[in-house]
Amino acid sequence: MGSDQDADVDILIVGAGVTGIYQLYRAREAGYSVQMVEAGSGVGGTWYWNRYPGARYDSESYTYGYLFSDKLFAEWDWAEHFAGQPENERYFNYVVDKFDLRRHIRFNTRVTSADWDDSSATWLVKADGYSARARFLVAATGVLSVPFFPDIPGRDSFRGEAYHTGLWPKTPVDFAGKRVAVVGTGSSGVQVIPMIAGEVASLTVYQRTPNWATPLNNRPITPEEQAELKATFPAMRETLAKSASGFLHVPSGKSTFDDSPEERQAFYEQVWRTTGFGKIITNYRDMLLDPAANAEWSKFVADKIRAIVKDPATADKLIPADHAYGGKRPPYVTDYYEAFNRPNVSVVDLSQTPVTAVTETGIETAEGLQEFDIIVWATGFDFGTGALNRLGVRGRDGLPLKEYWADGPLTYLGIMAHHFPNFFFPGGPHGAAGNNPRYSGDQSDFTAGLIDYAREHGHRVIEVPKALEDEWTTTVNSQAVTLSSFNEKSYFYGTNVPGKARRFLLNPLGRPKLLELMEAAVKSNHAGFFPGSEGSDR
Ligand code: NA7
Repeated sequence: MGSDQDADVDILIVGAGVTGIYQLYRAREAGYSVQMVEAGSGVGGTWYWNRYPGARYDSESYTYGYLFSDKLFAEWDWAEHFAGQPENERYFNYVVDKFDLRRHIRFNTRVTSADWDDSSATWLVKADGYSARARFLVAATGVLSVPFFPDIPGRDSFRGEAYHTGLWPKTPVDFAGKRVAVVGTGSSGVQVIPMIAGEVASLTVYQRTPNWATPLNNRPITPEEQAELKATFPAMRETLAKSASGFLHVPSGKSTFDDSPEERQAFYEQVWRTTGFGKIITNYRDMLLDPAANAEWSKFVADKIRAIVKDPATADKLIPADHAYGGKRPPYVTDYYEAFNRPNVSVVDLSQTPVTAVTETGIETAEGLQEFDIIVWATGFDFGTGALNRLGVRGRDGLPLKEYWADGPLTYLGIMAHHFPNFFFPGGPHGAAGNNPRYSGDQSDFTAGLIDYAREHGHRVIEVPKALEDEWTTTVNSQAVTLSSFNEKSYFYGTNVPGKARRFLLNPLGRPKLLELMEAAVKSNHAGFFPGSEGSDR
């Protein structure tokens, strides 16, 4: 192995987030020489960059964290059912130090290119002032890691403070007494809004599309619950391993119209009180599939919003009219709608009064200029493919991944692409549709197993057969159509980024199918994955 400036390793991992840390652990445990490069100065990925007030899990902390180590689970006491960013960042630092992984990580290193060299069967990876050779390249770069800024005229001319939720500074932002704009009401916007509403002079929310926000129902984990979690860990891990979504919530199994209207109302009240994604998973099983069933639940949520928000005109603005519940990724909130009862908080409905420009002093709409001290851009991410397309990856014959994916990603199980040997992107597009770490953990396990298999059997090159890539990609694209509740105007399809190919970027079949296909590949000894050997299409 060479110096940091010229590393020569078995495995190079890009990204020190949830997925990358686990992949690094697996690689190190299996005895490979491994290096990780990370653009930031610390670990945590999403939980490093998104440090805005209110940033928080909306998966239960103990189902989101790692499950691979009994000792880790026993040692780490989550403070809340849904841990906030500071606790999450502490957790990932704890994991990295507990397993002595930090010495493998090179921080402040943003990869600019990665080229496959067929003659040596290695990747040449470059960053500013850095180059490395690696037999295997794992891009654990995340699906929500490239912040998206809307192309509004004058956006850069604003002379006040401007922040994107996904690029939040480490030094706390002082909101006290300031005139603040928040643009965007996705999961990030609805978390930040209630956190700052009480301290700002004024808060103006620029909303293009309202979302179906329901209560997160977060609370501290009591000592009794903590003891119970520790005592029942093996059973919990088993349940999560089998759960289709990667959550502990138990599906009700009931259908909407089998209940009377009174029973339905009582059931919805119960669902409203569940934590986080319980709103979907424990709901009637036809809620996401049957528009009439969805309309019943949506009406229940709309009534709740009307009951919380005192001004009926404001409530109307906050209730989605363009998409059914689940058509966009539903956010889970704490005191979000309540914030609009404060006299200093208002909402601008951009469908009625579009933004025309950002000026040096504020935001201009058809109704005039409003001046601000701070603008918070909660405008989302280039989801799924954003980070991978920016890595500068070039596979066989110099083929750029970005070009190969110009019409949307082509993947095998959201992990690999044909023409890109020895390259893996667990946690990538087409992979997840639920509690992300559970999916990306499965994908990392598959990646680690495949590399181990190649080592054991003397294969230098792993490349997914084109037929398998075609099969998975076609499945994703065709099955997405059957998910009628998913709205195509959403980052699920990449439509939030102008010019991006409209393709479904999640895994529409869920985790069981992913696991089934992985198992089949393992059982077949990864037939066809090793060019030159039997069954390969090269
Ligand atoms: P999201 O969910 O993509 O939300 C972005 C928000 O920004 C959403 O309300 C958008 O409205 C809005 N947006 C985007 N572009 C514009 C323009 N040009 N003008 C006004 N408003 C705009 O990102 P988040 O960061 O909130 O959440 C991402 C994930 O993080 C989330 O799914 C969780 O997994 C955690 P739109 O709805 O597109 O009309």
